[in-house]
Amino acid sequence: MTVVTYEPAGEIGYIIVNNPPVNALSAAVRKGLADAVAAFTADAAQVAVLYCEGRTFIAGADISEFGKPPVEPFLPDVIDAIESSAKPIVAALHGTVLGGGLEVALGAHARVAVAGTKVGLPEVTLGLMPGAGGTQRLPRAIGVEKAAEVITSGRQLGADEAVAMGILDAVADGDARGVGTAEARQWLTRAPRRLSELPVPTIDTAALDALRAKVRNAARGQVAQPRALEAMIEGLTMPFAEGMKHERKAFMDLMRTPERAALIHAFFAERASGTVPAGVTPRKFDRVGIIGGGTMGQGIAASALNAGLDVTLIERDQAAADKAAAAIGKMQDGAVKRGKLAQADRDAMMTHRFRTATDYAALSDVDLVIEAVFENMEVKQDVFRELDRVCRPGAVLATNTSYLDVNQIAQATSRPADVIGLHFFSPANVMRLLEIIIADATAQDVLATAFALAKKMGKIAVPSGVCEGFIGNRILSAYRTAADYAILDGASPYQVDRAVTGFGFPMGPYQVGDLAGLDIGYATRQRKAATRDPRERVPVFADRLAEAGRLGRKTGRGDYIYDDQSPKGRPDPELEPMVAEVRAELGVTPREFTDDEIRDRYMAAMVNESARILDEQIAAKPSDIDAVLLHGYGFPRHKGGPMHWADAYGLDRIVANIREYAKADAYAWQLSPLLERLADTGGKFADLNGGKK
Ligand code: 3H9
Repeated sequence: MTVVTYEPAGEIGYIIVNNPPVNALSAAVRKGLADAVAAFTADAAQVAVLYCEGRTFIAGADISEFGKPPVEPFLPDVIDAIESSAKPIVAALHGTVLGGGLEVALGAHARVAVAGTKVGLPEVTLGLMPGAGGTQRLPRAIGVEKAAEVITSGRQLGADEAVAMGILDAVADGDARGVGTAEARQWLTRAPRRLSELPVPTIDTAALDALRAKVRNAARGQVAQPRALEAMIEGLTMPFAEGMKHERKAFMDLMRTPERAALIHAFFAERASGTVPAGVTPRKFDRVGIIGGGTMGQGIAASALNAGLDVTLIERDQAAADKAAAAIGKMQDGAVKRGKLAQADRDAMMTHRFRTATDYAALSDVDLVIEAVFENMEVKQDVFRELDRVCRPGAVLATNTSYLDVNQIAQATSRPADVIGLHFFSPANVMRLLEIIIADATAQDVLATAFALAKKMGKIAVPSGVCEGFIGNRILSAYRTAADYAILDGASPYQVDRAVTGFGFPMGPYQVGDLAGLDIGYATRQRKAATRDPRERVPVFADRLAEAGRLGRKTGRGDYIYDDQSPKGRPDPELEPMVAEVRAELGVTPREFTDDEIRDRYMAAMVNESARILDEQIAAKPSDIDAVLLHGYGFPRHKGGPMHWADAYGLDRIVANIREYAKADAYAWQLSPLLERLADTGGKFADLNGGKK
C-alpha cells in the first residue's frame, strides 16, 4: 500500500498520508514524506498542502517500532526537508495531532486545523520527549515557558487554545483538504516562514525555576519530564542545528530507559485487553436501566449519560430517587464547570435522557440493566428475579458486584445466558477500569455487548472469570494480607505505607483502607471466619480498630488521625502500642523490617497471586492483569504493571524470596506453579501475552 502520495493539481500540490489507523510515522511514511517533498520540489505547484486521510492527522511516531534498531530516514531529517522546501508547505490538521505528528506540522510553514482538532506533545507519557524538533521549534513559536508546560504535561490542547498560544495559525470548518486548500491560496505569493529561523525568546528564569520545581514534584520517579525540560533549555542556548542534535541525544537516552519500556507496555496493554469475540455482533444497548442510586449507581448513570445513552434509574422510594437524581445532576454541573460538557447538553441529557422510577416495571423495554445494590447474595438474587420478570427477552442483565459469584446471581433468572458482571470502580464516571465478568452461561453476544458498552463509555475493559474478587480485588486481598503479616511481625502501618508509596503507588494500603472504610475489611473477615483455615493468620489489630469504631476517614480516625490540623491524616501515637499488645497476645516477637523487604513481600504476594489467576484462566493474559492494576489500584504506570515489573525484576528473584518467606509461614507463601515453572525455565510473563501485549 502506498502510504504517502504526492498529487499535482496545478498551482497547489497535495502531500497525502494514508497509513491507518492513526497515520503513525512508520519507516514507510517517513520515506514517503521525503519522496513527496522531493516530488513537490520538482513539480510546477507553488504551494503544497500536507494532510492525512482517515480519522486523524499523524498521531506520532510509530510506537511499535520503539525498542527496535532505528531505520532511516530519521524523522528530524524528514522534517528538515519539509522546512527547507523553497516553496511553502501548509499543514492541514484534523483529529489528534500528537508527538511526531505535531513536530511534522511545526516543520511546515503554516498550520491550519479543522474545528475539533487536538494537538499535543504526549511523549513524556510514554517515558520519552519530543525527538524531532518539538523542544526547539515550539519554544521559538510560543515562548519558552508555554512550550515547557506543553511538553512536560503531555496534555492535549483544543484547537482554539492552540491558536491562542500561537501553535496553530487558524481553525476553520470543513475537511482537512478543503481547509488546507483555502490557506494554501494565501501562500501562492509568499515565501516559506521557518520556525527554526526565529530567534530564541528570552527566558523568564523565575518562571522557569517554578516550573522546574513543579516538574520535579510531579515526576515521582519518572525521568522523562525533568529530562525533557532540561534538554529543551540546554538546546535553546545552542544554534538550532546543535540544539536538534542535543534533543536527539536526550531522546535516544530516554528510549533506552526501563520507564520507557514500561510506559509503552502500559499503552499497548490497555488497548489489547478488550477484544470483542470475532464475528459476534453486540446486542443493542441504547436504553439502560440502573438499579440502585448510591455512589456506584450514580457514577454508572453519569457515565452512561455521558456516553449518550438513555438512563432509567430505579430506587426503592421517591426520596432516594430524588436524592440520586440531584447527585447525578451535580456531577454533570461539575463537568460543565470543568468545561467538559456544554450547559445545553447537560440540561438536555438530564431532561430527555434521564429519569428515575421506583417500580421495576419502568425497565420493561430497556436494552441493558446494571444492578448496583448492596453487596449481598440474597438481595442481588431478589433483584435478578424481579428483572427476569419485567425485562424484555434479550435484554442484557448485568451485576456490578465486586466479589460475589455471578453464576449464582445468574441462577436466580430463567435466562443465565443474558447475565454478565460489569464491575465498575468508584467513582464510576471517573475511573476508567471496567472488569467484565464472564459467567459460565454468558452468551458471546452479551460479552460483545459489554465490550461495546465499555468502548462507548471510554472505559478500559478487562475480561475476568468468576472467582472471589475477580482479578483486581483478589490480587489486592493477597498483597494487603502480606502487608498485614509484616505488621503482625514487627513493621508499622506507617512504614508499610512509606515503602509502598516509595515504590510509586499514590497511597499505601493503610491510607487506602482509611479512605474506603475499615468496616469493609472487617465485614469480609467476619464473613470468612467460619470457613477460615486454622493456619491462616488474622490481622487482629485491624479488627480492634474497627471494633473501636475507628473506621478511617469517615470517623476521623482509623490507622491515621484526620482533623482540621491534618485533613490528609497523621500517624496516631496510640496505634503502635495497640499493635504491640496484639503481637504480645499472639506470642510474636517483633523484628525489624527494611522498607525494601516490605516492598519485596508486597510485590511477591501481588505477582504470586497474579500467576495463580493466570493459571486458573481467570485472566486471559498477563497484560490484562497489568491493565487492571494500573487503572484500578494505582500501580505506578512507569513500572508497567505487576507482570511487566516482575519480568524486569527477575522471576527467579521473586521465587527465591517466596521460598525464603515460606520457611516462616508455609501456608501464606504457597508458590504458584506457573510462577515457579516460568522462573525455572527462564520464561517471562510477557511470553504468555500471545503476540498481543
Ligand atoms: C513520538 O511521536 C516521538 C517523536 O517525538 C519523535 C520521534 C523521533 N504508533 O488508541 P486507539 C494504534 S512518540 C503505533 O485505540 P483512539 C493503537 O495501538 C508518539 N500504533 O484509538 C490501536 O491499535 P489496535 C507520540 C498506534 O481513537 C490503534 O492505533 N504519540 C499509535 O482511542 C487505535 O488506537 C502518542 O503518544 C502510534 N503512535 O485514540 C499518541 N497510536 O487497533 C498515542 C495509536 O491494534 N496514541 N496506535 O489496538 C494515542 O494517544 C491514541 O491512539 C489516539 C487515538 C489519540 C491517537
